[in-house]
This record gives sequence, structure tokens and C-alpha cells, in this order.
Amino acid sequence: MSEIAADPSHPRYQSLLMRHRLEEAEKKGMLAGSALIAHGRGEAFDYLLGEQTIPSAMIATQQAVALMASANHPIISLNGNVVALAGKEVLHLAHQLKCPVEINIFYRTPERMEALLFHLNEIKQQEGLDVEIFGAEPDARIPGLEGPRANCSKQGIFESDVILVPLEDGDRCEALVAMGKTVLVIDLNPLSRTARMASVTIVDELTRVISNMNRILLSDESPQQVEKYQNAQILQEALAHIATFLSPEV
Ligand code: PTJ
Repeated sequence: MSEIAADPSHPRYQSLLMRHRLEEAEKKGMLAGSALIAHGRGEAFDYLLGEQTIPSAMIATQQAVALMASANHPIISLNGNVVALAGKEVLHLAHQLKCPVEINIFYRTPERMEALLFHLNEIKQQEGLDVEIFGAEPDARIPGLEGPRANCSKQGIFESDVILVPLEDGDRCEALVAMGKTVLVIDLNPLSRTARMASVTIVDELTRVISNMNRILLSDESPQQVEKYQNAQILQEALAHIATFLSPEV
């Protein structure tokens, strides 16, 4: 790690650490060619949010945790960026929720699948976590999608009722909603098709969300659904926050 990225007192420490994690994952063959572009877009939106968890994102996070905790077949879908940025923390989340994860990547190649599975199994072993990892042998397809990105596991994503899909693409989000699933997404861009299609949209940075979720589950109180939750209002509040950021009072 570069000297700056290793120094937690550096003002850009978190951002540098995330970039470092992506660089390392790239060397291990885990990432899609466009992974860094996707991350850059996320960084730009995070800047507009003030690199913080805004109140509406916290409400969406609480709703998502409550829905996962009360689901019959919850699952967390993982792609290259998510494994690179928060592989360990996501496996802890799955362990706490007692739910499986599935590697379900947009740009699917056998080499990437192998690298991602190897990385996650290594973390699972090191951390002593009890989490089932699907994705190695897809045996079902998400209806309405073409090509390898439709592949999934019958016992995993296909049969899930509530699915957490951080950094999902719009098509797949739409296809999962069309299957009747409750789809929970994490996306820093409140204008993306994914953000607008999902049942619950957490407009916040992935690693902050996962650590908030783990914290909620570690607290003594059992997660409760938010009364009269309205996802459109959550998106509106994120946009309003950005608008305030763009026109600060001087
Ligand atoms: O590993 P694969 O093959 O499944 O590919 C993964 C990527 C992310 C490359 C692929 O899904 C992709 O191209 O995604 P998009 O369509 O660029 O969308 C990524 C969305 O995630 C954008 O709206 C970004 O703003 C958002 N985003 C990026 N980084 C973060 C993020 N949201 C939250 N936290 C982040 N760290």
C-alpha cells in the first residue's frame, strides 16, 4: 500500500483505501474492465452527498435490514466491485443474517468467477464464518435477460424472496423486480435506473452501508420496518440533499 493510503490520519484515507482495494482486486483478476469507471462515478456522487450517510439513507438502510431479517429466503448478490471493496464485511453481514451470498457478475468469465470464489472462501475460512456461497454452478436463469448475465443458482437468487444487490445494473434490477422479489439496492446515484426500479434504494457508499447494517444487527434491538416506507421519497430527499450541497449559502 502507498504511504498515503496506509495513513488513517490522511484526509482522503477512506477514498485512498477503497482505490487501493480495487487495485489489489484488479491484480487478482476479480474485476470487470469497467469496474474503475463505475467506482469513479460512485465517487463523484459521494462527493455531492458530502461523503456521509444522509438521514434518508439511514432510514432506507434500517428498512433493508428489517426486510432481510424477516425474509423467508434472503440472499446477498455480489459482483466484482462489492467483493473487492467489502468482501469481508459482507460475509460478516451474511453470517449475522444467516443468509447465503451468490456471486452474480455482469461481465461473467470463468476466470473472474474462480478468482472471486477463491477470495471469498479464503475470507470465510480466515474469519471462521458460516456462509453458503452460491454462484459456481448456475442452474437457473433470470427471465427477461439475455446471455451469461442471466445465469443464477436455483437455490440462491432464483428462489430468494428478498435480495440485497449492491451496485446492480438497471436491467437486472428490473428483471428481479419482475420476478416478484423485494429488491434492495445500494447505489450512490439516485438518478440511475437501478435506484428508481428498486423496492428499497440506499443512496450511500457501499462500505458505509454494510458497516451500518452490521452495527444495526449487533445492537440489542431487533430490526423494525419503517412505518409507511416510501422509496420515492427517499430518492427525493437524496436529490434535495445534493441540490443543497450544490447551492450552499455563502
Ligand atoms: O463485477 P461485474 O461484472 O458484475 O461488474 C460490476 C460493475 C460495477 C462494473 C457493473 O455492474 C457496472 O458497470 O455498473 P454500473 O452500471 O456502472 O453501475 C454502478 C453504479 O454503482 C453507479 O450508479 C455508481 O454510482 C454506483 N457505485 C459505484 N461505486 C459505488 C456505488 N454505489 C455505492 N457505493 C460504491 N462504492
